[in-house]
Amino acid sequence: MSTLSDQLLKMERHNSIFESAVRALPLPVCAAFGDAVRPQPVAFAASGRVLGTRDGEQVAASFPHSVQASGNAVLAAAGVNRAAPRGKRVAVLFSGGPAAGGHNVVCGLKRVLGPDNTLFGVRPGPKGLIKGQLFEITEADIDRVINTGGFDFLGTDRTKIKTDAQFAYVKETCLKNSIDAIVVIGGDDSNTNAAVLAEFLFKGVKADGSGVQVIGVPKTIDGDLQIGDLLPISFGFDTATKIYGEMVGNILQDTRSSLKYWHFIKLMGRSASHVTMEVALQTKPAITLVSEEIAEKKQSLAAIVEEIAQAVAVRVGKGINHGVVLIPEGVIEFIPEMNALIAELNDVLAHHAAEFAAAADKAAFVAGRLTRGNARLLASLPAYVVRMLLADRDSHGNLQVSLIPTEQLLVDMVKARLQEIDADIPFAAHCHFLGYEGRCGAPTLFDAAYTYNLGLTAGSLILDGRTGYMATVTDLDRGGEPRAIPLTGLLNIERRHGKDEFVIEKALVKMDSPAMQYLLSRRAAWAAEDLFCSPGPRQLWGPAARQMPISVALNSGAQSLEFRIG
Ligand code: FBP
Repeated sequence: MSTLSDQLLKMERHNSIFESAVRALPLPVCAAFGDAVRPQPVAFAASGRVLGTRDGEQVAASFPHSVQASGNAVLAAAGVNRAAPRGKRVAVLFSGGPAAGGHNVVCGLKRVLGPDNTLFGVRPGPKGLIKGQLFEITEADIDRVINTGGFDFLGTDRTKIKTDAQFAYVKETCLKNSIDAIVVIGGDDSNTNAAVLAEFLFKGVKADGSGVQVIGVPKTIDGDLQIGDLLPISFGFDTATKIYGEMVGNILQDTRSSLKYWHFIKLMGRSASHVTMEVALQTKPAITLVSEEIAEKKQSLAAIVEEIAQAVAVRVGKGINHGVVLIPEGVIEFIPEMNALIAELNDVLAHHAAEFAAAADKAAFVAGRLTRGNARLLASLPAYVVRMLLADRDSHGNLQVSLIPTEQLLVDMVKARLQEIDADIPFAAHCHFLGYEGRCGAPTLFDAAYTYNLGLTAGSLILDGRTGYMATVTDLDRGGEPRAIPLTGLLNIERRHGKDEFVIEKALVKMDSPAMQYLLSRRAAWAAEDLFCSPGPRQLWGPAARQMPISVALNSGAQSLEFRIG
Protein backbone atom coordinates (compact mmCIF):
# COMPACT_ATOMS: atom_id res chain seq x y z
CA MET A 1 0.00 0.00 0.00
CA SER A 2 1.29 3.46 -0.84
CA THR A 3 2.26 5.90 1.88
CA LEU A 4 -0.62 8.15 0.94
CA SER A 5 -3.27 5.45 1.24
CA ASP A 6 -1.74 4.42 4.60
CA GLN A 7 -2.01 8.00 5.73
CA LEU A 8 -5.63 8.24 4.57
CA LEU A 9 -6.61 5.05 6.40
CA LYS A 10 -4.98 6.27 9.60
CA MET A 11 -7.14 9.39 9.47
CA GLU A 12 -10.33 7.38 10.00
CA ARG A 13 -11.96 7.46 13.47
CA HIS A 14 -11.07 11.03 14.43
CA ASN A 15 -7.46 10.97 13.31
CA SER A 16 -7.34 13.73 10.72
CA ILE A 17 -4.09 15.67 10.66
CA PHE A 18 -5.86 18.41 12.61
CA GLU A 19 -7.42 16.08 15.21
CA SER A 20 -4.12 14.33 15.84
CA ALA A 21 -2.29 17.62 16.28
CA VAL A 22 -4.91 19.19 18.49
CA ARG A 23 -4.79 16.35 21.04
CA ALA A 24 -1.28 17.46 21.89
CA LEU A 25 -2.32 21.07 22.48
CA PRO A 26 -1.18 22.02 26.00
CA LEU A 27 -3.97 23.37 28.21
CA PRO A 28 -3.35 26.09 30.77
CA VAL A 29 -4.76 25.61 34.28
CA CYS A 30 -5.74 28.17 36.93
CA ALA A 31 -2.97 28.83 39.45
CA ALA A 32 -5.18 27.36 42.21
CA PHE A 33 -4.70 23.85 40.75
CA GLY A 34 -0.90 24.15 40.87
CA ASP A 35 1.01 22.25 38.25
CA ALA A 36 -0.52 22.14 34.72
CA VAL A 37 0.75 18.60 34.09
CA ARG A 38 -0.42 17.17 37.43
CA PRO A 39 -3.24 19.45 38.61
CA GLN A 40 -4.18 19.12 42.30
CA PRO A 41 -7.74 19.20 43.68
CA VAL A 42 -8.58 22.36 45.60
CA ALA A 43 -10.62 22.68 48.80
CA PHE A 44 -13.40 25.27 49.00
CA ALA A 45 -14.59 27.79 51.57
CA ALA A 46 -17.44 30.30 51.72
CA SER A 47 -16.53 33.40 49.72
CA GLY A 48 -18.76 35.76 51.69
CA ARG A 49 -21.33 35.99 48.88
CA VAL A 50 -24.78 34.51 49.31
CA LEU A 51 -27.28 34.11 46.47
CA GLY A 52 -31.04 34.39 46.59
CA THR A 53 -33.99 34.78 44.25
CA ARG A 54 -37.48 36.24 44.60
CA ASP A 55 -38.86 32.74 45.21
CA GLY A 56 -36.27 31.93 47.90
CA GLU A 57 -38.84 30.90 50.53
CA GLN A 58 -40.53 28.31 48.32
CA VAL A 59 -37.09 27.08 47.23
CA ALA A 60 -36.02 26.61 50.87
CA ALA A 61 -39.25 24.73 51.57
CA SER A 62 -38.84 22.41 48.59
CA PHE A 63 -35.05 21.93 48.77
CA PRO A 64 -34.51 21.88 52.57
CA HIS A 65 -31.40 19.68 52.67
CA SER A 66 -29.53 21.52 49.93
CA VAL A 67 -30.36 25.00 51.23
CA GLN A 68 -29.47 24.08 54.79
CA ALA A 69 -26.15 22.54 53.74
CA SER A 70 -25.00 25.31 51.42
CA GLY A 71 -26.73 28.33 52.96
CA ASN A 72 -26.78 29.38 49.29
CA ALA A 73 -23.18 30.55 49.79
CA VAL A 74 -20.87 30.96 46.82
CA LEU A 75 -17.64 29.01 47.39
CA ALA A 76 -14.11 30.05 46.48
CA ALA A 77 -10.96 27.94 46.24
CA ALA A 78 -9.09 27.73 49.54
CA GLY A 79 -5.80 26.04 48.71
CA VAL A 80 -4.89 22.54 47.64
CA ASN A 81 -7.05 19.83 49.23
CA ARG A 82 -4.46 17.76 51.10
CA ALA A 83 -7.17 15.63 52.70
CA ALA A 84 -8.87 14.60 49.45
CA PRO A 85 -10.51 11.19 49.89
CA ARG A 86 -9.68 8.12 47.80
CA GLY A 87 -11.93 5.47 46.36
CA LYS A 88 -14.69 7.80 45.16
CA ARG A 89 -16.81 6.51 42.30
CA VAL A 90 -18.04 9.34 40.11
CA ALA A 91 -20.44 9.25 37.14
CA VAL A 92 -20.49 11.97 34.48
CA LEU A 93 -23.11 12.69 31.82
CA PHE A 94 -23.98 15.23 29.14
CA SER A 95 -27.48 16.67 29.08
CA GLY A 96 -29.23 18.74 26.38
CA GLY A 97 -27.73 20.01 23.14
CA PRO A 98 -24.05 19.41 22.42
CA ALA A 99 -21.48 22.17 22.92
CA ALA A 100 -17.78 22.28 22.12
CA GLY A 101 -15.55 21.48 25.07
CA GLY A 102 -17.67 18.84 26.79
CA HIS A 103 -14.98 16.21 26.32
CA ASN A 104 -12.47 18.45 28.08
CA VAL A 105 -14.74 18.70 31.13
CA VAL A 106 -14.56 14.90 31.34
CA CYS A 107 -10.77 15.05 30.86
CA GLY A 108 -10.38 17.64 33.63
CA LEU A 109 -12.52 15.51 35.93
CA LYS A 110 -10.49 12.39 35.24
CA ARG A 111 -7.20 14.20 35.78
CA VAL A 112 -8.19 15.74 39.10
CA LEU A 113 -9.80 12.56 40.43
CA GLY A 114 -6.54 10.80 39.59
CA PRO A 115 -5.85 7.06 39.77
CA ASP A 116 -7.21 6.75 43.33
CA ASN A 117 -10.81 7.37 42.26
CA THR A 118 -12.94 5.93 39.45
CA LEU A 119 -14.75 7.90 36.76
CA PHE A 120 -17.70 6.40 34.90
CA GLY A 121 -19.31 7.72 31.74
CA VAL A 122 -23.11 7.58 31.49
CA ARG A 123 -24.47 6.86 28.02
CA PRO A 124 -26.49 8.75 26.79
CA GLY A 125 -27.39 11.63 29.10
CA PRO A 126 -30.03 11.43 31.84
CA LYS A 127 -31.69 8.54 30.01
CA GLY A 128 -28.49 6.53 30.54
CA LEU A 129 -28.66 7.26 34.26
CA ILE A 130 -32.22 5.97 34.42
CA LYS A 131 -31.27 2.86 32.45
CA GLY A 132 -28.03 2.33 34.37
CA GLN A 133 -25.76 2.43 31.31
CA LEU A 134 -22.34 3.19 32.77
CA PHE A 135 -18.80 2.34 31.70
CA GLU A 136 -15.43 3.06 33.26
CA ILE A 137 -13.47 5.88 31.63
CA THR A 138 -9.79 5.06 31.14
CA GLU A 139 -6.68 7.18 30.63
CA ALA A 140 -6.60 5.96 27.02
CA ASP A 141 -10.12 7.38 26.52
CA ILE A 142 -8.94 10.74 27.82
CA ASP A 143 -5.93 10.82 25.49
CA ARG A 144 -8.31 10.08 22.61
CA VAL A 145 -11.06 12.63 23.29
CA ILE A 146 -9.11 15.57 24.70
CA ASN A 147 -9.60 18.81 22.72
CA THR A 148 -12.05 17.14 20.34
CA GLY A 149 -15.49 18.61 19.64
CA GLY A 150 -18.94 17.14 20.16
CA PHE A 151 -20.44 14.96 22.84
CA ASP A 152 -19.96 11.69 20.95
CA PHE A 153 -17.81 10.12 23.66
CA LEU A 154 -20.89 9.81 25.92
CA GLY A 155 -23.80 10.96 23.74
CA THR A 156 -26.52 13.18 25.16
CA ASP A 157 -30.29 13.43 25.47
CA ARG A 158 -32.96 15.73 26.83
CA THR A 159 -34.78 13.44 29.26
CA LYS A 160 -36.07 15.31 32.28
CA ILE A 161 -35.96 13.07 35.35
CA LYS A 162 -39.34 13.83 36.91
CA THR A 163 -41.46 10.80 37.71
CA ASP A 164 -41.16 8.79 40.93
CA ALA A 165 -40.26 5.74 38.85
CA GLN A 166 -37.42 7.63 37.10
CA PHE A 167 -36.02 8.84 40.44
CA ALA A 168 -36.19 5.28 41.78
CA TYR A 169 -34.26 3.98 38.75
CA VAL A 170 -31.57 6.63 39.25
CA LYS A 171 -31.23 5.56 42.88
CA GLU A 172 -30.95 1.95 41.76
CA THR A 173 -28.21 2.90 39.25
CA CYS A 174 -26.27 4.62 42.04
CA LEU A 175 -26.61 1.67 44.39
CA LYS A 176 -25.80 -0.96 41.79
CA ASN A 177 -22.63 0.85 40.73
CA SER A 178 -21.74 2.18 44.22
CA ILE A 179 -21.77 5.72 42.82
CA ASP A 180 -20.75 8.48 45.24
CA ALA A 181 -21.24 11.47 42.95
CA ILE A 182 -22.83 12.51 39.66
CA VAL A 183 -21.65 15.34 37.42
CA VAL A 184 -24.33 16.79 35.11
CA ILE A 185 -22.92 18.81 32.22
CA GLY A 186 -25.82 20.86 30.90
CA GLY A 187 -27.66 24.12 30.39
CA ASP A 188 -30.24 25.94 32.52
CA ASP A 189 -32.81 23.12 32.41
CA SER A 190 -30.20 20.43 33.04
CA ASN A 191 -28.73 22.33 35.98
CA THR A 192 -32.27 22.72 37.36
CA ASN A 193 -32.48 18.94 37.00
CA ALA A 194 -29.16 18.67 38.85
CA ALA A 195 -30.57 20.75 41.73
CA VAL A 196 -33.62 18.48 41.99
CA LEU A 197 -31.43 15.38 41.84
CA ALA A 198 -29.04 16.76 44.49
CA GLU A 199 -31.97 17.24 46.88
CA PHE A 200 -33.43 13.81 46.12
CA LEU A 201 -30.07 12.05 46.58
CA PHE A 202 -28.93 14.19 49.52
CA LYS A 203 -29.12 11.37 52.07
CA GLY A 204 -30.48 7.90 52.70
CA VAL A 205 -29.36 6.48 49.38
CA LYS A 206 -26.70 4.05 50.57
CA ALA A 207 -26.94 1.43 53.29
CA ASP A 208 -25.06 3.68 55.75
CA GLY A 209 -27.63 6.44 55.23
CA SER A 210 -25.34 8.67 53.22
CA GLY A 211 -26.29 10.32 49.93
CA VAL A 212 -24.90 10.85 46.45
CA GLN A 213 -23.34 14.21 45.58
CA VAL A 214 -24.50 16.07 42.46
CA ILE A 215 -22.48 18.79 40.74
CA GLY A 216 -23.55 20.77 37.65
CA VAL A 217 -21.32 22.20 34.93
CA PRO A 218 -22.56 25.17 32.83
CA LYS A 219 -22.87 24.24 29.16
CA THR A 220 -24.81 25.70 26.25
CA ILE A 221 -23.95 27.42 23.01
CA ASP A 222 -26.94 29.71 23.63
CA GLY A 223 -25.08 31.83 26.20
CA ASP A 224 -28.30 32.08 28.23
CA LEU A 225 -26.77 30.56 31.35
CA GLN A 226 -24.95 33.58 32.76
CA ILE A 227 -24.72 34.79 36.34
CA GLY A 228 -22.93 38.12 36.27
CA ASP A 229 -19.27 37.92 37.22
CA LEU A 230 -19.82 34.44 38.72
CA LEU A 231 -20.56 32.93 35.34
CA PRO A 232 -19.66 35.30 32.50
CA ILE A 233 -20.53 32.67 29.87
CA SER A 234 -21.34 28.99 29.51
CA PHE A 235 -18.95 26.80 27.55
CA GLY A 236 -19.59 26.15 23.85
CA PHE A 237 -20.72 29.73 23.14
CA ASP A 238 -17.28 30.86 22.00
CA THR A 239 -16.77 27.98 19.56
CA ALA A 240 -20.28 28.18 18.10
CA THR A 241 -20.16 31.95 17.60
CA LYS A 242 -16.69 31.79 16.05
CA ILE A 243 -17.88 29.12 13.61
CA TYR A 244 -20.97 31.19 12.74
CA GLY A 245 -18.82 34.32 12.62
CA GLU A 246 -16.59 32.76 10.01
CA MET A 247 -19.58 31.67 7.91
CA VAL A 248 -21.36 35.01 8.17
CA GLY A 249 -18.09 36.76 7.29
CA ASN A 250 -17.83 34.57 4.18
CA ILE A 251 -21.42 35.33 3.18
CA LEU A 252 -20.84 39.06 3.69
CA GLN A 253 -17.83 38.79 1.44
CA ASP A 254 -20.04 37.09 -1.15
CA THR A 255 -22.71 39.81 -0.99
CA ARG A 256 -20.17 42.46 -1.85
CA SER A 257 -18.71 40.28 -4.60
CA SER A 258 -21.87 39.15 -6.37
CA LEU A 259 -23.67 42.46 -5.66
CA LYS A 260 -27.22 41.13 -5.98
CA TYR A 261 -28.31 39.18 -2.92
CA TRP A 262 -29.69 39.71 0.52
CA HIS A 263 -29.03 36.90 2.96
CA PHE A 264 -31.40 36.35 5.88
CA ILE A 265 -29.43 34.29 8.39
CA LYS A 266 -31.14 32.81 11.41
CA LEU A 267 -28.73 31.86 14.18
CA MET A 268 -29.28 29.19 16.79
CA GLY A 269 -29.48 30.25 20.40
CA ARG A 270 -33.02 29.44 21.45
CA SER A 271 -34.79 32.37 23.19
CA ALA A 272 -31.93 34.71 23.99
CA SER A 273 -30.12 36.76 21.32
CA HIS A 274 -26.61 36.38 22.76
CA VAL A 275 -25.38 34.30 19.82
CA THR A 276 -26.78 36.72 17.24
CA MET A 277 -25.35 39.70 19.09
CA GLU A 278 -21.90 38.13 19.36
CA VAL A 279 -21.87 37.24 15.65
CA ALA A 280 -22.98 40.79 14.81
CA LEU A 281 -20.16 42.21 16.94
CA GLN A 282 -17.72 39.95 15.12
CA THR A 283 -18.92 40.67 11.58
CA LYS A 284 -20.81 44.03 11.53
CA PRO A 285 -23.67 43.23 9.10
CA ALA A 286 -26.30 45.68 7.76
CA ILE A 287 -29.19 44.55 9.99
CA THR A 288 -29.24 42.71 13.30
CA LEU A 289 -32.50 41.84 15.02
CA VAL A 290 -32.32 41.48 18.80
CA SER A 291 -35.33 39.68 20.24
CA GLU A 292 -35.11 41.36 23.63
CA GLU A 293 -35.15 44.81 21.99
CA ILE A 294 -38.20 43.82 19.93
CA ALA A 295 -39.98 42.79 23.13
CA GLU A 296 -38.97 45.97 24.94
CA LYS A 297 -40.15 48.19 22.09
CA LYS A 298 -43.25 45.99 21.69
CA GLN A 299 -42.57 45.81 17.96
CA SER A 300 -45.16 43.96 15.92
CA LEU A 301 -44.24 41.61 13.08
CA ALA A 302 -45.42 44.28 10.63
CA ALA A 303 -43.18 46.89 12.29
CA ILE A 304 -40.12 44.61 12.04
CA VAL A 305 -40.86 43.94 8.37
CA GLU A 306 -41.28 47.66 7.74
CA GLU A 307 -37.92 48.41 9.36
CA ILE A 308 -36.11 45.82 7.22
CA ALA A 309 -37.93 46.89 4.02
CA GLN A 310 -37.03 50.55 4.62
CA ALA A 311 -33.37 49.66 5.25
CA VAL A 312 -33.30 47.65 2.01
CA ALA A 313 -34.88 50.56 0.10
CA VAL A 314 -32.40 53.09 1.53
CA ARG A 315 -29.42 50.92 0.55
CA VAL A 316 -30.85 50.39 -2.94
CA GLY A 317 -31.10 54.19 -3.19
CA LYS A 318 -27.33 54.30 -2.59
CA GLY A 319 -26.68 51.57 -5.13
CA ILE A 320 -26.14 48.91 -2.50
CA ASN A 321 -28.36 46.08 -3.61
CA HIS A 322 -27.16 43.52 -1.08
CA GLY A 323 -26.76 42.89 2.61
CA VAL A 324 -27.08 40.51 5.51
CA VAL A 325 -29.84 40.33 8.11
CA LEU A 326 -29.06 38.41 11.30
CA ILE A 327 -32.09 36.89 13.02
CA PRO A 328 -32.07 35.26 16.46
CA GLU A 329 -33.58 31.78 16.48
CA GLY A 330 -36.18 32.65 19.10
CA VAL A 331 -37.31 36.03 17.75
CA ILE A 332 -40.84 34.83 17.09
CA GLU A 333 -41.50 34.38 20.81
CA PHE A 334 -40.55 38.00 21.51
CA ILE A 335 -42.94 39.61 19.04
CA PRO A 336 -45.77 40.60 21.40
CA GLU A 337 -48.72 39.24 19.37
CA MET A 338 -46.80 36.02 18.60
CA ASN A 339 -45.81 35.64 22.23
CA ALA A 340 -49.44 35.87 23.33
CA LEU A 341 -50.38 33.28 20.72
CA ILE A 342 -47.58 30.88 21.74
CA ALA A 343 -48.45 31.21 25.45
CA GLU A 344 -52.07 30.32 24.76
CA LEU A 345 -51.02 27.51 22.42
CA ASN A 346 -48.73 26.08 25.14
CA ASP A 347 -51.62 26.00 27.60
CA VAL A 348 -54.00 24.44 25.09
CA LEU A 349 -51.44 21.78 24.11
CA ALA A 350 -50.61 21.03 27.76
CA HIS A 351 -54.24 20.67 28.82
CA HIS A 352 -55.57 18.80 25.78
CA ALA A 353 -52.54 16.67 24.93
CA ALA A 354 -54.40 13.42 24.19
CA GLU A 355 -57.23 15.02 22.18
CA PHE A 356 -54.71 17.11 20.25
CA ALA A 357 -52.63 14.05 19.40
CA ALA A 358 -55.74 12.30 18.09
CA ALA A 359 -57.10 15.30 16.13
CA ALA A 360 -56.96 14.93 12.34
CA ASP A 361 -56.94 18.69 11.68
CA LYS A 362 -54.64 19.95 14.41
CA ALA A 363 -54.81 23.62 13.42
CA ALA A 364 -58.62 23.56 13.49
CA PHE A 365 -58.62 21.72 16.84
CA VAL A 366 -56.39 24.37 18.38
CA ALA A 367 -58.10 27.33 16.71
CA GLY A 368 -61.40 26.29 18.28
CA ARG A 369 -59.83 26.65 21.75
CA LEU A 370 -58.00 29.95 21.25
CA THR A 371 -59.32 33.44 21.92
CA ARG A 372 -60.67 35.09 18.78
CA GLY A 373 -57.63 37.37 18.21
CA ASN A 374 -55.14 34.52 18.52
CA ALA A 375 -57.21 32.25 16.28
CA ARG A 376 -57.23 34.99 13.65
CA LEU A 377 -53.46 35.47 13.94
CA LEU A 378 -52.83 31.72 13.63
CA ALA A 379 -55.00 31.61 10.52
CA SER A 380 -53.02 34.49 8.96
CA LEU A 381 -49.67 32.69 9.24
CA PRO A 382 -48.27 30.56 6.44
CA ALA A 383 -48.79 26.80 6.83
CA TYR A 384 -45.01 26.24 7.24
CA VAL A 385 -45.03 28.39 10.39
CA VAL A 386 -48.29 26.98 11.82
CA ARG A 387 -47.01 23.42 11.46
CA MET A 388 -43.98 24.20 13.60
CA LEU A 389 -45.94 26.21 16.20
CA LEU A 390 -48.00 23.09 16.78
CA ALA A 391 -45.05 20.67 16.82
CA ASP A 392 -44.15 18.74 20.00
CA ARG A 393 -42.52 20.73 22.81
CA ASP A 394 -39.27 19.29 24.16
CA SER A 395 -39.27 17.41 27.47
CA HIS A 396 -38.64 20.68 29.35
CA GLY A 397 -41.75 22.25 27.76
CA ASN A 398 -39.82 24.48 25.34
CA LEU A 399 -41.19 25.36 21.93
CA GLN A 400 -38.67 24.00 19.39
CA VAL A 401 -37.89 27.39 17.92
CA SER A 402 -35.09 26.00 15.76
CA LEU A 403 -37.79 24.36 13.61
CA ILE A 404 -39.72 27.58 12.85
CA PRO A 405 -38.55 29.10 9.52
CA THR A 406 -38.68 32.72 10.71
CA GLU A 407 -36.07 33.72 8.14
CA GLN A 408 -38.36 32.55 5.32
CA LEU A 409 -41.36 34.30 6.88
CA LEU A 410 -39.41 37.58 7.02
CA VAL A 411 -38.14 37.24 3.44
CA ASP A 412 -41.69 36.60 2.18
CA MET A 413 -43.12 39.53 4.13
CA VAL A 414 -40.30 41.95 3.22
CA LYS A 415 -40.66 41.01 -0.44
CA ALA A 416 -44.40 41.72 -0.31
CA ARG A 417 -43.85 45.05 1.48
CA LEU A 418 -41.17 46.16 -1.01
CA GLN A 419 -43.62 45.47 -3.83
CA GLU A 420 -46.02 47.87 -2.13
CA ILE A 421 -43.33 50.54 -1.60
CA ASP A 422 -41.94 50.38 -5.13
CA ALA A 423 -42.26 47.38 -7.42
CA ASP A 424 -38.93 48.29 -9.07
CA ILE A 425 -36.82 47.79 -5.95
CA PRO A 426 -34.67 44.76 -6.69
CA PHE A 427 -34.75 42.19 -3.91
CA ALA A 428 -33.39 38.67 -4.23
CA ALA A 429 -32.90 36.87 -0.95
CA HIS A 430 -31.46 33.62 0.33
CA CYS A 431 -32.29 32.04 3.67
CA HIS A 432 -29.88 30.25 5.99
CA PHE A 433 -30.13 28.66 9.37
CA LEU A 434 -26.79 28.33 11.13
CA GLY A 435 -27.28 26.03 14.07
CA TYR A 436 -26.09 22.47 14.20
CA GLU A 437 -22.89 23.27 12.32
CA GLY A 438 -21.68 25.32 15.31
CA ARG A 439 -22.33 23.01 18.23
CA CYS A 440 -19.78 20.24 17.73
CA GLY A 441 -16.76 21.88 16.13
CA ALA A 442 -13.38 21.39 17.77
CA PRO A 443 -13.32 23.73 20.77
CA THR A 444 -11.60 27.06 20.46
CA LEU A 445 -8.63 27.58 22.75
CA PHE A 446 -10.95 29.55 25.04
CA ASP A 447 -13.48 26.71 25.29
CA ALA A 448 -10.78 24.01 25.48
CA ALA A 449 -9.03 25.70 28.42
CA TYR A 450 -12.23 26.87 30.12
CA THR A 451 -13.84 23.40 30.04
CA TYR A 452 -10.73 21.59 31.21
CA ASN A 453 -10.65 23.91 34.23
CA LEU A 454 -14.40 23.45 34.78
CA GLY A 455 -13.71 19.70 34.95
CA LEU A 456 -10.91 20.29 37.48
CA THR A 457 -13.30 22.45 39.52
CA ALA A 458 -16.17 19.92 39.42
CA GLY A 459 -13.83 17.10 40.48
CA SER A 460 -12.42 19.24 43.29
CA LEU A 461 -15.93 19.96 44.58
CA ILE A 462 -16.66 16.24 44.71
CA LEU A 463 -13.42 15.50 46.56
CA ASP A 464 -14.31 18.32 48.96
CA GLY A 465 -17.63 16.58 49.75
CA ARG A 466 -19.88 19.24 48.18
CA THR A 467 -23.27 18.70 46.57
CA GLY A 468 -25.89 20.91 44.90
CA TYR A 469 -23.32 23.27 43.36
CA MET A 470 -22.50 24.34 39.85
CA ALA A 471 -18.77 24.51 39.06
CA THR A 472 -17.57 27.77 37.58
CA VAL A 473 -14.33 29.53 36.67
CA THR A 474 -14.34 33.30 37.02
CA ASP A 475 -11.86 36.10 36.19
CA LEU A 476 -11.20 34.70 32.71
CA ASP A 477 -9.00 37.64 31.72
CA ARG A 478 -6.98 37.48 34.96
CA GLY A 479 -5.77 33.89 35.26
CA GLY A 480 -9.05 32.21 36.23
CA GLU A 481 -10.51 31.37 39.67
CA PRO A 482 -12.33 28.11 40.44
CA ARG A 483 -15.59 28.75 42.30
CA ALA A 484 -18.91 27.08 43.10
CA ILE A 485 -22.43 28.48 42.75
CA PRO A 486 -25.20 26.99 44.95
CA LEU A 487 -27.86 25.74 42.53
CA THR A 488 -30.70 26.51 44.92
CA GLY A 489 -29.57 30.14 44.94
CA LEU A 490 -30.54 30.33 41.26
CA LEU A 491 -34.01 28.77 41.30
CA ASN A 492 -37.20 30.66 40.59
CA ILE A 493 -40.75 29.59 39.83
CA GLU A 494 -41.91 29.76 36.21
CA ARG A 495 -44.96 28.49 34.34
CA ARG A 496 -44.04 25.54 32.13
CA HIS A 497 -46.24 22.84 30.62
CA GLY A 498 -49.20 24.77 31.99
CA LYS A 499 -48.00 24.51 35.61
CA ASP A 500 -45.57 26.21 38.02
CA GLU A 501 -42.07 24.71 38.09
CA PHE A 502 -38.71 25.54 39.65
CA VAL A 503 -36.29 26.72 36.97
CA ILE A 504 -33.02 28.56 36.55
CA GLU A 505 -34.12 31.62 34.60
CA LYS A 506 -32.68 32.03 31.13
CA ALA A 507 -30.34 35.04 31.02
CA LEU A 508 -31.56 37.26 28.19
CA VAL A 509 -29.69 40.12 26.52
CA LYS A 510 -29.98 43.18 28.72
CA MET A 511 -30.71 46.40 26.87
CA ASP A 512 -28.36 48.37 29.13
CA SER A 513 -25.49 45.87 28.88
CA PRO A 514 -22.25 47.26 27.44
CA ALA A 515 -22.40 44.76 24.54
CA MET A 516 -25.93 45.81 23.55
CA GLN A 517 -25.04 49.49 23.95
CA TYR A 518 -22.04 49.00 21.68
CA LEU A 519 -24.19 47.28 19.05
CA LEU A 520 -26.74 50.11 19.23
CA SER A 521 -23.98 52.70 18.82
CA ARG A 522 -22.72 51.13 15.57
CA ARG A 523 -25.79 49.54 13.99
CA ALA A 524 -26.93 52.57 11.94
CA ALA A 525 -23.44 52.98 10.45
CA TRP A 526 -23.32 49.27 9.51
CA ALA A 527 -26.73 49.64 7.79
CA ALA A 528 -25.73 52.77 5.88
CA GLU A 529 -22.69 51.26 4.14
CA ASP A 530 -20.66 48.06 4.05
CA LEU A 531 -18.38 48.15 7.10
CA PHE A 532 -18.34 44.41 7.70
CA CYS A 533 -15.29 42.33 8.53
CA SER A 534 -14.44 38.66 8.26
CA PRO A 535 -13.23 37.09 11.50
CA GLY A 536 -11.89 34.09 9.54
CA PRO A 537 -11.50 30.52 10.75
CA ARG A 538 -11.00 29.93 14.45
CA GLN A 539 -7.40 29.59 15.42
CA LEU A 540 -5.82 27.36 18.03
CA TRP A 541 -2.41 28.78 17.35
CA GLY A 542 -1.66 32.26 16.10
CA PRO A 543 -2.79 35.83 16.72
CA ALA A 544 -6.55 35.24 17.13
CA ALA A 545 -6.26 32.11 19.29
CA ARG A 546 -6.49 34.01 22.58
CA GLN A 547 -9.55 36.06 21.63
CA MET A 548 -12.51 35.71 23.99
CA PRO A 549 -16.10 36.45 22.90
CA ILE A 550 -16.46 40.18 22.22
CA SER A 551 -19.74 40.44 24.13
CA VAL A 552 -18.15 38.74 27.16
CA ALA A 553 -15.18 41.11 27.05
CA LEU A 554 -17.50 44.14 26.82
CA ASN A 555 -19.91 42.96 29.51
CA SER A 556 -17.20 41.99 31.97
CA GLY A 557 -15.32 45.27 31.58
CA ALA A 558 -12.20 43.55 30.25
CA GLN A 559 -9.43 45.82 29.02
CA SER A 560 -8.77 43.78 25.88
CA LEU A 561 -10.16 40.83 23.93
CA GLU A 562 -7.47 38.52 25.27
CA PHE A 563 -8.47 35.83 27.77
CA ARG A 564 -5.96 34.58 30.27
CA ILE A 565 -6.26 31.31 32.14
CA GLY A 566 -3.26 30.14 34.12
P1 FBP B 1 -29.14 23.45 25.15
O1 FBP B 1 -29.95 24.58 25.68
O2 FBP B 1 -29.52 22.13 25.67
O3 FBP B 1 -27.67 23.70 25.30
O4 FBP B 1 -29.40 23.35 23.58
C1 FBP B 1 -29.04 24.37 22.74
C2 FBP B 1 -29.64 24.25 21.38
O5 FBP B 1 -28.62 24.06 20.44
C3 FBP B 1 -30.49 25.48 21.04
O6 FBP B 1 -29.71 26.52 20.56
C4 FBP B 1 -31.47 24.92 20.06
O7 FBP B 1 -32.68 25.65 20.07
C5 FBP B 1 -31.71 23.54 20.57
O8 FBP B 1 -30.55 23.15 21.26
C6 FBP B 1 -31.98 22.52 19.48
O9 FBP B 1 -32.36 21.34 20.07
P2 FBP B 1 -32.19 19.90 19.44
O10 FBP B 1 -30.77 19.51 19.60
O11 FBP B 1 -33.05 19.05 20.29
O12 FBP B 1 -32.58 19.99 18.02
